[in-house]
Amino acid sequence: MKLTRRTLTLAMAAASLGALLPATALAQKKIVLGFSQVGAESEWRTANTESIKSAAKEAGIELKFSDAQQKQENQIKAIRSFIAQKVDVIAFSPVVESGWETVLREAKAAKIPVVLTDRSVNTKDDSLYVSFMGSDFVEEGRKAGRWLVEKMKDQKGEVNIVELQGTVGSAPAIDRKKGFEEIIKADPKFKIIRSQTGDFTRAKGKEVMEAFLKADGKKINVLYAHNDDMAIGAIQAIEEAGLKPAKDITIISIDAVKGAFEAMIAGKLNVSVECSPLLGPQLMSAVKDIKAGKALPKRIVTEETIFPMEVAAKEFPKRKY
Ligand code: GYE
Repeated sequence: MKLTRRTLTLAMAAASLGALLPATALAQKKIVLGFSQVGAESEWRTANTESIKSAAKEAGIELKFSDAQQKQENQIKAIRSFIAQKVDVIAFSPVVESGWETVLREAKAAKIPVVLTDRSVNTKDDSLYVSFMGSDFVEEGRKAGRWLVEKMKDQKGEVNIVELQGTVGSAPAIDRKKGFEEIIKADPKFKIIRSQTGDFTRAKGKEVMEAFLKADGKKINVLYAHNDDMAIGAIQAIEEAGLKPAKDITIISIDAVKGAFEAMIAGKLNVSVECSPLLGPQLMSAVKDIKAGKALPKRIVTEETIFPMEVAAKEFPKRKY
């Protein structure tokens, strides 16, 4: 071919296009993650959402975020829409444990890998998801139980406990109840005299505690709340009933969010078992590993501890959520 001015210009244009191409291709390759969140029911959940959003940004992952307002049907809709949009990976925190098989099979048929975060599902077919990352809720319940057994070890009479359960049918509500009962049943002096759901919110926690107080009043020795928000709502109810939280009624809760630390520092909450919502970075690295074809462990358990009120002031400045 004769090199004319025209062919030279064309060749140069092609070369610069070639140089541009990889960058364009790269930009198009940004991993897309569809995430269906439970809702915004608690301080824990807000921190969890924030962790996922900021970790996605940091990792350069495009996040399609959907809030289900604590309704399973909304989560199923969101997952179906992620499938229709052909996202690369779907992650979600299932509001309740059961009823996911159909939609998970749809994701599998579409060859979209699914990661469970925070809460698990109770399907027998574990090929329906790649990995489940989050806390061991049964162990959290046990930690709460062990703390109580130790605290009341010299108590001779009955210990009357009221329980504020999390969302009905959710993994943390089922497991935290189970773990706690497993420990306290060793001594018959411990009696759960009332147990009802407060749906993990402050408002419901307060409302249900008011009802408990009306029914049993001074009989209540201990409140076990499945999360801090319900405990904080209940503390209000206890004060309004003219009783002293953490003194007249021993209060145990789970999550260890900042609100719980404030309550402990104010002397109104006895103990909070830690449950970390900071799952974002872990999720993003899992998403990248999946796209890179790496195998992931089926279960990734979060490491956690327990904070009694005596250490609250010292620990508070270190808290990230
Ligand atoms: O404890 C509660 C939230 O699933 C671990 O959900 C989570 C729980 C958390 O609303 O505060």
